[in-house]
Order: sequence, then structure tokens, then C-alpha cells
Amino acid sequence: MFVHFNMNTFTNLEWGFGSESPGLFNPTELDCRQWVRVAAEAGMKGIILTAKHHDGFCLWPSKYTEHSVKNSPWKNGQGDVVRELADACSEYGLKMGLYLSPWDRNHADYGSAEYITYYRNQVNELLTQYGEVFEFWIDGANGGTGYYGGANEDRKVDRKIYYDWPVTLKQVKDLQPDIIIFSDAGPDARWCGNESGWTGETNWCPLRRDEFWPGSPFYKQLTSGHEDGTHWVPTEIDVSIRPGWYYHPYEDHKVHSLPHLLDIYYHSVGRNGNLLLNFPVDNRGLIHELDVEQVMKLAATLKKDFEQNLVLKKKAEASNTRGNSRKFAARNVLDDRKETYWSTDDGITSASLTIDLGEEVMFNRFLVQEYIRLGQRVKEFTLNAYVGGEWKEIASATTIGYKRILRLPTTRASMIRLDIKQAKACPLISNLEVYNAPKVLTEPHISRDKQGMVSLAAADPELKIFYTVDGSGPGPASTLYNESFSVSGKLIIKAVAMDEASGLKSPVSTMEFDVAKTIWSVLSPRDDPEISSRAIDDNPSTSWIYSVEEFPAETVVDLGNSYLVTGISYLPDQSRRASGIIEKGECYVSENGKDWGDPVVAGELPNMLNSPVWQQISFPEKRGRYLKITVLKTVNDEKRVGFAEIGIITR
Ligand code: FUL
Repeated sequence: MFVHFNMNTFTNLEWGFGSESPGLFNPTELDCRQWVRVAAEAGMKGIILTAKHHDGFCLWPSKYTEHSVKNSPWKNGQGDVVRELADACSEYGLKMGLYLSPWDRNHADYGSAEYITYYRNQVNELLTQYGEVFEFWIDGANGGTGYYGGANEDRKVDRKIYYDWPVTLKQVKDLQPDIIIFSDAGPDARWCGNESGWTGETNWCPLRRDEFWPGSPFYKQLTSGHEDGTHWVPTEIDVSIRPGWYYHPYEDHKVHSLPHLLDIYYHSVGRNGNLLLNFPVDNRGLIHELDVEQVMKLAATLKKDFEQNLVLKKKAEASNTRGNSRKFAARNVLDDRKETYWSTDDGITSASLTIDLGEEVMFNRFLVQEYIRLGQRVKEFTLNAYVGGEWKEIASATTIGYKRILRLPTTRASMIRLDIKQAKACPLISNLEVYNAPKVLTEPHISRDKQGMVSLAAADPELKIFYTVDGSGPGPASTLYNESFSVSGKLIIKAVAMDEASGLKSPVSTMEFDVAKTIWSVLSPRDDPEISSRAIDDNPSTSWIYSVEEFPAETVVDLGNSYLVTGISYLPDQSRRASGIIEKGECYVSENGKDWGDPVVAGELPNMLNSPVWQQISFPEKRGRYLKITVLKTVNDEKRVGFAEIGIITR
């Protein structure tokens, strides 16, 4: 578990400037034991906390700065979050790790040699006062504008040499010999080159480490590592359970869905990486209920996915076994022991291992592990199944590493065969597992595009989707969804996903569509139609944002036909750093686009900063073909107006 919690939690920012008053830090119900309980219950092994982020505020009462909890109202300046987390971790048997941002936008000395001494003094405090620290996390973002003790300026540093990392790394290791140090360049664990929760399908632990440093430019290579890497630096995939690293109430509706979290798991742990899932602790000092609910769903699903290993202690045979010895025999991959493995003779770098399942078995997950103590070797492999009397290739992939998990189409077979096609040296496989994971039965996703084509999608492509268009409850007797279909008018779609094998079904999803926006167009302000049409494309994830000099700002849409309009709907920009969110405005409807009359509705939208979700505003019906939205004020008085979607409600 990664935890982002400190000054930004109270300023609602992702990157504080460094000038924030310590007086703002005041969690009302801080409880590190709650964090640890969530982590433990979800099956996580440790927690890494942002002891200091780029804004420089310290969660522990550092001797070397006044910019810390000791000058905050929290516990009258007597508190220490790092201490509370260390205590909670030892109570529950979890490990604690710490993030200490190299960039410090508060510190007057940042950019000079004195700051490096300051940084090292803090390393010393954190690694000597709180018992064992399992990981030290070095972020790559550094240098830029900041408060810097009141200088308020831009300070660029040479990321490669300024920090003199070799000396600090040695200090860290001297203080905590077993610690793992994370950064773009390790030395022990490396970033995966993105913050979206996936690492490469080809993923080598080895890395030509000396070519990197924290914040180095060739970070995209970190996604796959190097086949000819010089050092062992496995990937650690850091990703947040919400779009932001810090808690923002406006992301409460954006906690990742179960299918999204499962993708993250299979694209990190399933690709030879470690997963570091971030929780933005909120301003109470707790992990938000919505995040807890989602991670528990993830944990419960993974538990079911890997419940019963279908090949445990089955019969295995290999095309080649090192010295024909029992010590290296094929069956070692099925014995549930990490220290035993199957190996071929030296020089044999392609080989097969066949497992007899004894009967026809259904499966959809394949897990394989190399005996990693002797290095990562496999470059390419295929998985084959004996189906209906013949062998069929069901998957092909590249590296394995510590652990590779493949999600497969459900297959029924009596034998399976792993073909290692290429390896850097004789392959060593220590473990192989096969599962039949239950289908993920979240409700189907319903969407419609500008052309009025409706698409339905289930979490698993093998599920069947049934739907209705008349508001009735969908079931196996309703229409079976095959491909997207066209609708034009107003209708309600209800859909359910069903797993034929188990007979289980998902909750029902419902979507109300009003008239399709096929012939709609934006008349003003004038903008590239490709861009302005993002406001009327029925795709919530695209937006049209335009700049304004002053308010009121008018947006006029031609609906193409005249309708009896009874309301409008508005979805603000949904991107991570959303802009142009409307807070106050008026709406007009007109038959000719010239005579607008009085507004059909005027007023303020509630709580838009914190809850930028769909707004439906009804008004007394009026017939018209043109719609005008006059914006009087936006959130934070931004000089921009943005729409993810504009819609109408008709009778
Ligand atoms: C990034 C930082 O800039 C973010 O704020 C966050 O801490 C993330 C884990 O790393 O580079």
C-alpha cells in the first residue's frame, strides 16, 4: 500500500508550492491503524508513506525544519504520523516504508549544497528513529518553481549530479542494510515508466542501471527492462486507486472500478512486477469508505480467482531434464515448493513440459514462475492445450520472471503443454498453476455515440448480455446483445450480464437516453467543429473547453430539430485536472436562435467543485431548436468554460 497524505490533503492539491502554513495540517480523526487494517485485510504486506512530499512539509517533528507537524494544530504540535504508522505496522505485522521527496519547494537552500546536507539529516532521522524501514522511495520529480524560503522563484537542478546520489544511497544502506531503495534507477526496485498501473508484457528484471538516475529522460525503457541488463532491478508499479495521488472530494465518483483494478493487478503482479497501490488518505486522516469498499472487492475477487490450483500434484513430463535427475524433474513445478524446480541440460534453451490433468478440466488462468535465484532466463513461450484430440496453441508470450499470469479464454482440456521457445540459458521453472477464475459479474457498461449507436460491454467478454429498451427488467428471455445497434429517440436501456456455466447474473445497469445528438452542432462560440463537438458526442471522457475574456459567456447549440424541451443535462470536464466547471448560469430555448425570451432556468449548481458529476436541471417545458447556455461564473472563477457533455431532456 502506498499512502499519499500530508499538506496537499488539506489544500486539495497534488503539488503544493511550499508556502503553505503548517497551521493547515489538522486531521480530525487520524488513525494509522485503520490504514494498516485495510492493508492487512486486503492482503498487502507493507505501507509506504509520503513522509515529505515536494511541498516540504514533514509528517514527523524533524529537528532540522520548522515546516512540520510540530507547528501544526494537530495534537497541539505533539504528534508524529511516522511514529503512529510505525506503531500500527508493528501491531499488525506489516512493514513500513518511507517516501522522502528530494525536491523541496519549501526549503530556502534547495538547489545548493546545504540542502543536500539537510536531506541527508532527514534520511538519518527517518532511518534511525522508527525501527525497521523496508523501503526507501525516491521520486523522480524535482526542480522547478517554489517558495524556497520566500524567494518564490524557479530553481532548476541537474538531476543527475546535484543530489550526489551514490553517497546518500550508501548512507541509506549503512543505516538499514536490508532496505529496498526505489527510484527510476533502483538501485533495488525500479519505476515502471508510467503511473497508470501496468508494466511491459516483456519485463526483464535486469536493467542497464548505470544509464539511469531519478528523473532520467529514458524512463520509457523501464517498462521492459533490458535483456542484457547489468543489475537486478525488478519493477514496482505505483498507481493510485483514484486518478489523483492525494485525496480530493471531487474524485469520490472516480474510484477505480473492480474490472479496472483487476486489470491493474494482472498487468503488474501478472507481469513480473510488484504492485504498490496508492490510497489518498482523506482530511479526516482515514482511508475513504469508497476506496475501502473497492479494494475489498479486489481482494475478494483475487482470492476466488486463485482458490483452487487445478494442476497441484498432477503428472508432469518434460522433453529434457537436466542429467535425467530427479532433482531437476518436471514434477517439481507442481509440488507447491518454491525451492524445487525443473531444469534442462546446459545448452538446451527450448523445451516442453506437459501436464496430464487426468480428465477434461476447464480453466482460464495460467501462472508460471522461474526459479529466480538463478536469474531470469525465458525469452519466449507458448501455452498449448489438448482439446478434442489435438494440440492447440492457446497463448504465446515473452518473459516470465518471478511470476507471469495469463488470463485465457475459458478452455476445456485434458492436457496442457508449456513450450519454452527461447531462453538466455537452460530454463528453470519452479512453479506452475492453473485456475478457473469465476467471471466478474459487474453490471454491463452502456454507452452511445454521437451517431446514436449503442454499445454494451461486460467485464468479461465471455459473458452474455441481455437487454431491454422498454424499461422492463432484462433476463435470459430478453434480447441477446451481439453488436452495437442504432437508436435515435428517447429510451431506457436495461442490461444484465450472465454466466451460462454458473447461471449467475450481474446487477442490472440502466441508462436513460434522450434524443440522439447525431445532427447537433455548436454554433457559438466558433471553434474547430472537431473540438467543439466533443461537448455533444455522447462520450463523457472527451471535453470541449474554451477560454473567455469575461462573463457572461454564451454557448449556443443547434439541435437540428425542434423539441419540447423540459430540462438540460450537463457533465463537466472529467479529466484529472478538470477545468471550466460551471457554477452559475442561465439556460434559454429558442425556435429561431434569435428570439430567446426569458431564461427557462437560472441559478447555481450545488457543490460543483467537490462533486463534478452529471447535473440534470428541469424547467417548465418550452419548444425550440436552439439551446443557449449563459455561464455567469465558473469554479475558482476560471476564465474557461468546459463541457464533457451537454444534453437535453425532452417530453
Ligand atoms: C510523482 C509525484 O510527483 C507525485 O506527486 C506522486 O508522489 C507520485 C507517486 O510520484 O512523480
